Amino acid sequence: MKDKRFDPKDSKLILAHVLLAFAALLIGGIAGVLQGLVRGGLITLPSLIGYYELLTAHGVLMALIFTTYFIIGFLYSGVASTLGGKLLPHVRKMGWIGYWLMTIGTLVGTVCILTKQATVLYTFYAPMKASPYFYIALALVVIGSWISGFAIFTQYSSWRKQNKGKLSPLFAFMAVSTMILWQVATLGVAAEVVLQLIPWSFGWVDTVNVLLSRTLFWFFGHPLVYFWLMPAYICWYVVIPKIIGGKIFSDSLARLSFILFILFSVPVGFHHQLMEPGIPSFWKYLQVVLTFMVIVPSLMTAFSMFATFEMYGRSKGAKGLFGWLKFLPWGDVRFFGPFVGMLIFIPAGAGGIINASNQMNAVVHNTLFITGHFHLTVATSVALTFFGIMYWLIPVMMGRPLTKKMNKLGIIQVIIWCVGMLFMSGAMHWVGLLGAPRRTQGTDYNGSAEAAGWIPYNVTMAIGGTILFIGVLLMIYNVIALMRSPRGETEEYPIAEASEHSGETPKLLERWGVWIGITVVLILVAYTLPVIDMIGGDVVTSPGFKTW
Ligand code: HAS
Ligand code: CU
Repeated sequence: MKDKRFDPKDSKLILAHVLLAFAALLIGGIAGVLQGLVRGGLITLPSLIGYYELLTAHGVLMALIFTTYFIIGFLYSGVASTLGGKLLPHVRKMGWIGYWLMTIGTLVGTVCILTKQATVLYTFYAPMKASPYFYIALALVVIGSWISGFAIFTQYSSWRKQNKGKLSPLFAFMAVSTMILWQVATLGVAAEVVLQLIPWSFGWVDTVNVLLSRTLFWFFGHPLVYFWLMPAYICWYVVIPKIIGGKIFSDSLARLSFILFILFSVPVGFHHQLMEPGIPSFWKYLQVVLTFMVIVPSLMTAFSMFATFEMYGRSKGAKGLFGWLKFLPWGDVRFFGPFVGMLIFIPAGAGGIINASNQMNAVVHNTLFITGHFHLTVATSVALTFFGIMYWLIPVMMGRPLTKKMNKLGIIQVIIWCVGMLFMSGAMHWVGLLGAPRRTQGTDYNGSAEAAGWIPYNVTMAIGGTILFIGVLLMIYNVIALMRSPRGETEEYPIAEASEHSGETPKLLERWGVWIGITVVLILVAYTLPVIDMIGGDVVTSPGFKTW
């Protein structure tokens, strides 16, 4: 039997990333459930730690650390697998340097949060002022991730040199797209942290330009959400067809959707600042138009997934409009987890479109509706896809099979997650529409009857959060158990082929110079004038506040 095992040196690097991701998920999950119980009025915390420390730890560890580590580990695995079978030695070395820089940053940042020196939530909005070491920690995480990005680019360009004129494998193309998006997006947050927040928190300057800092943050913060989504889409496009036994609907469509993400993800940050003064409405309008453009690649993805499922079902003899549904492998967690993620992405995406619509944004902006939105998108669609990946990634990395028992536990985990999220995110959406604010522990608005009406929703959220926490614990158990499964026939890294109708992929799609060029132009159009306005003329700056 051919040994399909990964090079152990690569496995080690990949496992180091994904396991640290799940450690962050566990700690972030503990913070999450505690904070949910406090908000629901079901527990009180010891004086050692407060609600906002937990909220910050939860956001940073889940949204920033879990995702970034998992994504980098996952991308390394696919890049190694499709570009030559293993990582080049210097790529692996860069991988470890990136890993350790990120890990030092993560440790320092977590200590700052837990010791109440950085209670600034995961968006670390100025003028709330954290310890400078928190910002330095964030900078280390970003720099580490850049090195990993360059490691992926290095592997890719070396493959292309050796395979002149050939189209790169789809996974590798998508990994490179994701990291291009990341490198461009993080320029914003790096500028914010290094040029504004670090000098200000050390006291070298007295005040900070708040509007500029938020603008730089959202220059990063919006593409950040696609940095989470694109790896999930890699699984949907490249892995899921293989798992169901089908084919990729269209290679060119898949590549085009990733190019569109690069083009339209960045120049849209203002849709997070629609309610902020100081940005002329014309620029908000322009960025909202571009936001509607960035919906297109997701619609293309939905179309493509339906097509893949339907093609497969019909090839098995499915009849009628939805007959193909019967032929999907419902009992396979590697399919089931990501599929539930897709299903939930339909209402999740619809919520995004509500948020992006200026008038409706006024209704939902500062409410729990937004919190509900991102728990469906990143914490369900993306998270369930990442969980689903673990059920083949660990077996492939460790040379073990996915046992029936683990598969079943996986399915149970997905169901628990889904139920917990329906309670939690459902209540968040609803109570958000009733006006309950986000980013707060809770308020009764001086005993107002309206605020009293929110209490049952807070309790529902706490119940949902507790179910989700059980989901976290089961997932952690599953990861450990997957690693300890008995050795056996090694699973293969699942990469699907494009269907025979896919046609030839235009070479233009891989001309990075063209796409990065257009991206830069779009960014300059969307941001130059408003940023000049923010730094010239009557600049309003603020001293720092420690609100905790
Ligand atoms: Fe969002 C706020 C708009 C997508 C995450 N978003 C957030 C925040 C986060 C976040 C974390 O315009 C909060 C930040 C904070 O702390 O303040 N979002 C959008 C729009 C989209 C969108 C237009 N968001 C995401 C994704 C996220 C994410 C993805 C994470 C991964 N979002 C906003 C706006 C705000 C915002 C405003 C600011 C709000 C405010 O006021 O502060 C779109 O990209 C969504 C497009 C998606 C679709 C769905 C396509 C469906 C697919 C599934 C197909 C299903 C299949 C299975 C095939 C159009 C692809 C079906 C099978 C069957 C059998 C039926
Ligand atoms: Cu956004």
